[in-house]
Amino acid sequence: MSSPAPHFASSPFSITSPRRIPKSKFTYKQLHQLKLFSPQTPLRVIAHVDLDAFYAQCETVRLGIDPALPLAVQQWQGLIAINYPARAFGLSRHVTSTEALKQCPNLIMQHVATWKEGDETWAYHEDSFQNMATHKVSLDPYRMQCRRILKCIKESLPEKEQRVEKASIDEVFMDLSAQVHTILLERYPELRGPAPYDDPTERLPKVPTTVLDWAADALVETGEEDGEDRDPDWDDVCMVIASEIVRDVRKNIKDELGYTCSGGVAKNKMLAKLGSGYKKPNQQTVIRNRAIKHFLSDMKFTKIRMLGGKLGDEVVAMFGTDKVKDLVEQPVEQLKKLGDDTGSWLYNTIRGEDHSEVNPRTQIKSMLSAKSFRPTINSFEQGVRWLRIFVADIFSRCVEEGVLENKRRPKTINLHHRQGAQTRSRQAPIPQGKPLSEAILFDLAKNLLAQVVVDGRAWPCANLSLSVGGFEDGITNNRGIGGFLVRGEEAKAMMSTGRTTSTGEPPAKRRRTKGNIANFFGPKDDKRKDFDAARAILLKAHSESTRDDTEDDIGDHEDEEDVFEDAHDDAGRPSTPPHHRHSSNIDILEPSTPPSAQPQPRSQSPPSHQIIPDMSHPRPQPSPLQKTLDTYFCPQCNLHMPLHEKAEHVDYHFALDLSKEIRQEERNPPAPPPAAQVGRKTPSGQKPTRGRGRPPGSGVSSRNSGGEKGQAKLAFGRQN
Ligand code: DCP
Ligand code: CA
Repeated sequence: MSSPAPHFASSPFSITSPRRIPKSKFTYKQLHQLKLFSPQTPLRVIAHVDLDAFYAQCETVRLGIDPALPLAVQQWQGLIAINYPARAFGLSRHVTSTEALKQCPNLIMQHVATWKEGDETWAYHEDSFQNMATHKVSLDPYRMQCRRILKCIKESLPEKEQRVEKASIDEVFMDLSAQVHTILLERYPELRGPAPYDDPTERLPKVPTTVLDWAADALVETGEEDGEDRDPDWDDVCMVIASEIVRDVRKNIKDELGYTCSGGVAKNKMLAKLGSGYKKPNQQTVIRNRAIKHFLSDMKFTKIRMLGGKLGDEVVAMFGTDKVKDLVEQPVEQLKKLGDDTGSWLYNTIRGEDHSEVNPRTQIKSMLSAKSFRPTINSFEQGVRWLRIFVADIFSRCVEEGVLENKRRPKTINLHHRQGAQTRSRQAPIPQGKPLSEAILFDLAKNLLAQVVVDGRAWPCANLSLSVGGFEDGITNNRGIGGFLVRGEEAKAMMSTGRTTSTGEPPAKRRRTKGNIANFFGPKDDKRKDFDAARAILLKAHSESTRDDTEDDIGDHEDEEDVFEDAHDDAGRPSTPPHHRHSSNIDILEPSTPPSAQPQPRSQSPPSHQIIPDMSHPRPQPSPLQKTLDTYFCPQCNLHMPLHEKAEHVDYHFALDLSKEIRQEERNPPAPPPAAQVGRKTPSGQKPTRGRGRPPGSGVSSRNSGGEKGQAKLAFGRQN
């Protein structure tokens, strides 16, 4: 469709009356910038699409329920999503399932899918709401629908002119600028240029119409009489076109997948998001540039993206208001009391300015699976059962990311463990040299938990979370390098350097001689089983690493050392990228603030409590000479490690040895120890006793065979 020939085109630069020719306020340069997705052009058009009562719609569609019936999604005793028919009964996320039924007796309540302790996959269990202690929420069904919706949106837009950003599980931003530019030039050929005098700062011709067709869109008011239609300019035309596109996208989502959503169209992300929430459900709202000031003035700034959380609260506390119209009175210097960057950002934001880009990267950088335990859990065995669920959960998502085809794979695995106020983390690299499997992840996860347990004070545990991170594109045909990686990184996986943080207490030291050896002597009988199980996992990992070492004939000693250093550095000192995408699967025990509402103005990142540092950028390696000097080789484990870990590592063996003594003692009551053993007080610095070159598969069993030097020391003088 094309407009009538513009009346100015014949002589826009007439000598007699150049100033009388009406022009647009926008320039050819700004029009060109539209094609390039420039955040600077005032013609920019961004859309935001938000699914209506998302989880509730997922259940309605899945179960084939009439969408006019009231339905809520339940998680334990609470409601986390309520459809619009149910909202008509005054239901909100704050009511319990019991209260909800009183308010709306016909309410259909569907509990979220859960992983049942010990199960290998999630399912919809009828009794899950009663089993918070043994079930874990699975958001997989909703994640799956989210992917289908995203795919549908992308297929609705021209491949080369789309920029789509997944903003949360049910929200998407689209930068429609380039597509709108193409349609604009098709409909209005007079805009094709070139600019008069080839000067891009020349203004565009005027819009050849005074009436724009906004179809069924909600238009936010301009606050002026006749402001609706007066002098439409090209920014309004761009909005009309964008709005048509969004209407098509929404229709495709409804027709193909059955979901309704709401849309917002404006010149930037912040306004587009406010637009999609303005009229719900199943509507779309356009915020024209001429309406921004009026639209924002009556608004609470706590509704603005990134001001919904702590930052918003801080601003309210500092300035004693939550209204945009009061805050715009504040000079920028006052706002900078919040910090220079935050102050400037806030100053612009409340004026409707936001130049942040739509970031089309939709690839996940990390994945998290977590559970808060109420009641707490108290044994290694219980912890491992949960780890199995976390791993199954994470691995199934890894498969969707293409790990089986080696398209993408994570580099690191992380375990966070909370006991009282203390949080401990253990991290290990994921071996890159062989296909990733659930079993590999499970073994790594168990090792990490075993490390926490062997450290002591692991129980009662209130929260466990497992995450994998540093996703990278897979490399194929790197068998040689892979061989080295397996050994180096598995070594690291067993002996990874943990981080401990706590609130109120200084970080606990790992395996410091006295405390930990005391732990090995100390545990009561019921605890000893737990320690033995954890220790067995670590010993098994040692043994398997050694087997890999001897069975794999690729590479030599020096290469292994290189990779080990790399792996250590990478895992131990991660860098945090500014933009980070993280996919989590946390049990939300109480409704929490959705990710999009978190205050992160500077980095535009997701909420910090979900951020796992990106381990994808290895730090520069020290020189090979440096490595030779700074590493310690443990002949018992056949492992290299940083020199500073030596004392700790030797202590670790000492603790292991002592625990074996205890067991041996239990089986065979000891004769008095020989004098040489009595004098052994401080193990650190002692030369380890095991030699290298054990046969493949040696490990726990070979250590227990009587002929070994270390074992002989532990026999307390028994001469069998
Ligand atoms: N969600 C949750 N807990 C919260 C907030 C949200 O589990 N505290 C889940 C359930 C929601 C989904 O995230 O269905 C999307 O969150 P929204 O805030 O977008 O809410 P809805 O999509 O349910 O409703 P609306 O139509 O208002 O967008
Ligand atoms: Ca929503």
